[in-house]
Amino acid sequence: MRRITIWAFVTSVAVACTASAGIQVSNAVIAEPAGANTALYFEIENTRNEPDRLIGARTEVATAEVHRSFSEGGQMHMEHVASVEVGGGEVVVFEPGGLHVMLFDVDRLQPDQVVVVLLEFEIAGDVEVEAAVKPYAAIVP
Ligand SMILES: [Cu+2]
Repeated sequence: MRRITIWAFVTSVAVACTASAGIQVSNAVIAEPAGANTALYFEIENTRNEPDRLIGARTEVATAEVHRSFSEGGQMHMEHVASVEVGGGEVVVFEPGGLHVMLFDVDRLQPDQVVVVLLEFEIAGDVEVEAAVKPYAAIVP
C-alpha cells in the first residue's frame, strides 16, 4: 500500500523546509562543487514519538549516498552508512565534518541553483527537499 504523503514548502531566500509524516527537513544546502563530487547538508527533525531512519537519497543531478565523515590518524575520512536513526522528538544535523549526503558526478550546478532531492525514510517514505547551491565557505559553521 502506498503511503499518502502530505508536504508543505516554506521557502525564503536561503531556507527551505519540508514536512512529511512527522519528518521535517530544514536548512538544506549543497556545497558549490569544486569538482565532480560535493555534499548536501540539512537538519532532520522527527516530530513523532517513534524513531525513523534515513535510508537513502536520490536526485536527478547526481548519484547520492548517505555518508559520515570521521577523523582517524589525523586525517579526515568518510564512509557510506546504511541508515541514520532519528529518534522520536529528536533533531539530527548533517553538517561539514559529520553526516552528509554525498553527491557523485554532479551535473553543472550554479550558485543559488535550487536542486530537488528525495530523502528516503523507513517510515515517512520519500521526503522531497529543495536545496540551494552555496559556496562551501557560506556553509561551514
Ligand atoms: Cu562523503
